[in-house]
Amino acid sequence: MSEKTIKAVKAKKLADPELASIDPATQEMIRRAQQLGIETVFDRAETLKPCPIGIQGTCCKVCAMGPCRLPLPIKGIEGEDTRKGLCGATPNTIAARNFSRMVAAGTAAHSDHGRSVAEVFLSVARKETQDYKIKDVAKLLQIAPCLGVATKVVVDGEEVGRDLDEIALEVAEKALNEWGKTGGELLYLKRAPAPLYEKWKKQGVLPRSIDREVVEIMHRSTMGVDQDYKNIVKQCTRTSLADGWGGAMLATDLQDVMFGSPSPLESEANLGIMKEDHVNIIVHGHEPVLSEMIVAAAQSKEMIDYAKSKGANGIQLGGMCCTANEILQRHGVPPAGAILQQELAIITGACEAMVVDIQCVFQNLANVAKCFHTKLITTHPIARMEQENVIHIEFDEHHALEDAKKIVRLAIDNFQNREKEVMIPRHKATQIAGFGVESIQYHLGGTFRGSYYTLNDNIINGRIRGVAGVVGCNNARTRHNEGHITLIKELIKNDVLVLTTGCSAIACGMHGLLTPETAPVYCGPGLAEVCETVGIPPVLHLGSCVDNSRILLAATEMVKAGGLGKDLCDLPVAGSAPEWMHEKAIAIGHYFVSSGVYTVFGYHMPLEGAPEFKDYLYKGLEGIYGGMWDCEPDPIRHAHKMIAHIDKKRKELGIDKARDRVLMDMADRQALEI
Ligand code: MSK
Repeated sequence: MSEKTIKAVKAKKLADPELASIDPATQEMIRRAQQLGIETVFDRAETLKPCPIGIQGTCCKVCAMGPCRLPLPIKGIEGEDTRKGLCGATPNTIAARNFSRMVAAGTAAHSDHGRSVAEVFLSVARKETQDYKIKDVAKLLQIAPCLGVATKVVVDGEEVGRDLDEIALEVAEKALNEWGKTGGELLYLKRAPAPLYEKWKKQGVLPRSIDREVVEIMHRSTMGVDQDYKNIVKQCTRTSLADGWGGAMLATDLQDVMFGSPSPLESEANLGIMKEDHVNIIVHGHEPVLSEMIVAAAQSKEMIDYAKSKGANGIQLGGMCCTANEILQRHGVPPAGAILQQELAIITGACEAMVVDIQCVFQNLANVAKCFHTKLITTHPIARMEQENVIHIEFDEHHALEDAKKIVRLAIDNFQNREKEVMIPRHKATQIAGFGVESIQYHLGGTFRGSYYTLNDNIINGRIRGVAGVVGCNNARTRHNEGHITLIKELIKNDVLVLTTGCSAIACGMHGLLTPETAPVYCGPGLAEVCETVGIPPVLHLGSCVDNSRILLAATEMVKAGGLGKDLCDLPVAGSAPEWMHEKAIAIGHYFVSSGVYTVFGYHMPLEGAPEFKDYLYKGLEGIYGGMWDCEPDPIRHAHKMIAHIDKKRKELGIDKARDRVLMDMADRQALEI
């Protein structure tokens, strides 16, 4: 960077590192970036303010007569709300259209990721690639019937197991068909509790195919089509269900079958996992198809020897964003950080290569990489960057390991090119990650009982007050990690067990909340007792963004275990995304709401300009699906809104009063009145 540019950057208003983040490693790297005159997202958040009308949700850009901007009338002016766009679109219509397009984009992102995974799975089933295998046969056999694939055949009058290759091929074909089939409904919807499925059916919101629902939102929200916000929300429901109970759930399942279902393991988190004397490779994005192969390449003797021949002591692989969660939960590879730390990993001066695929990748990485020796490598045909210093190595599942080795070799060759002083923050924390539906069952139910027995029992007896899913991004408009950590500490203090995914899970890892030792320090007495007895952390890391489907299935298992109602909306549970920013978060939030879960977002929701529409999302939907949206920027108040909802559900279930411990079997629990 030239002297002139450095002066220009320095003349701008810069972020105060301590106000920007609660994490000391992040603060250190923001300071270093500012000393070097390198701009990061934290500084840009100071200089670039959000559009005051867009933030209210009432800026309409769907035709060239606009943008029509309809902010709320200035306070004090009374009378009828006469705001309308050139075509007459009301604030409700505009805000609902904008909201629906976020649902469509979020669904498209998760589901296109899922489609790529399904395509690789088909290659594996057809034996067109040797680099990937089916690692989890039990999971394959578990999901096959959900896709209508038989796992047994009758031979000579006897039922025998069907050939695994045949099952895999049929699963792959049936799964891929979910994206574009022309009739019927998504096959996974029947995995939901029966009353919920019936509710969706009655409302006419059963998704037909994943792609179709996304296309229909884009059609309905274009100029002059759907002009009834309630009808638009109906399509939001249908589309988001195609995400949560479709594309995202299929992505999780097929990844588990190919790469192995996670089970709890120990690792570390934060920028301090990078090592000065190692070749540091950061893999960033979302699809584990690439990162699985990078892990295999980086751990190979051939590559480690090659790194040593170049003067390094080894190869340190680190993850960023949800790729981090994918390789953490299956291999224990430590996350170097979450979304807001991607630029900072390069600013350490020790990042030989940052390898990115899809989603949540800042374009400014290329500008930061230019100031260091770091090779920035894009790998996906749909996600390239315009800057000249970016290298594109297209990744192909048919020669996946070869591509991965090429990338790792490039990083190793770059080790000797470090120009600036290396400055890796020392901060990192130990974490236990890799929980899933099956491992929760093992820890809080046991394979012997084969259900969520212990979890339900402890909710009924009050040791555990309820369960919260806390998920989602960081947002540079809020203090990095403060929302996640303050909220989660308040929840566990009040005996609420937390399930977490995405960047929220990385935040928890960085701040030491993912160890069993957390329980006696931060939890209320009931939750602490349960965690100490079974040896789990009070905050369970369930994976990446697409793995929110694990939370849906875990909640479904709670219904099946009995005693807590017949539907997801009966459970004492709540959802949250305290620092959300991505459109994917809106799709996730809406499928949780449509599945019956009270879901609170932090920061703000782009709804303030359309109070009626907002009211419908925050109150009206409860009467239809049992779940509703809410928003609360203050993390303590946010936690207490969730706790109040959990308490309301406990009261409805009749488990709000302390009672003597009664040993119940499943039939007793199912007979409990709700
Ligand atoms: S990476 S979508 S910032 S959670 Fe899945 Fe994090 Fe949000 Fe991206």
